Amino acid sequence: MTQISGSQTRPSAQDVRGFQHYPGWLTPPEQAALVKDLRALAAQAPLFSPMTPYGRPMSVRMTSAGRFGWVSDRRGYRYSQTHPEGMAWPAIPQSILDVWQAVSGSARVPECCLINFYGEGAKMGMHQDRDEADFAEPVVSISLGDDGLFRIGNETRGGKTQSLWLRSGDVMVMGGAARLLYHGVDRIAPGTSTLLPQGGRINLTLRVVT
Ligand SMILES: O=C(O)CCC(=O)C(=O)O
Ligand SMILES: [Mn+2]
Repeated sequence: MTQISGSQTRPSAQDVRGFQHYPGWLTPPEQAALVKDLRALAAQAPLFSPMTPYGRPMSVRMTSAGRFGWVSDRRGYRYSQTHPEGMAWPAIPQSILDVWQAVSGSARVPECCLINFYGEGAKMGMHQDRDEADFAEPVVSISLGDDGLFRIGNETRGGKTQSLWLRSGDVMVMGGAARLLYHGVDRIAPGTSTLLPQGGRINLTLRVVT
């Protein structure tokens, strides 16, 4: 545990197949402040429903902040310096950069904050995060809102997997030897958090892209 302020402490990491899971890293007021920042951000760069390269819409809605955003369409998955509607991505809020600073162990600054919104029934298939240039840099994930059932696999598709619930305020560092493990979100559990009045789950992933 590390000190926040007064008598509050940060949780220690729990190792799950090499991913470092910090349950309840963010306090409820910190989570509420993040949501406020994200609302301002989504007003500038609206959530959109990406198409997979196979022509099917993803169930997760997305937007990004930072120099790069992650997009997907018939041309494939990639990082782009512009939103699909043409504008540059807004800057990554300081509240989010603070989390990277605290847990990433990286000397670099994240260049992308991908914002995923999971409404009821949304999920994310098993995948690797491998569109970044340097796999020595971790991906740091922050969960807000309803619980999400997160599954961690192996460096190749298939094989045994391990699942855990990611709850509002949890932080996960996907780095080191585990950087290229397959992972995905099987489902969210509606009504498990009161953070977002309309329900749903937000996941933020911070990435060094270049
Ligand atoms: O929603 C999550 O917890 C994971 C998201 C993810 O893996 C991604 O955006 O690449
Ligand atoms: Mn991922």
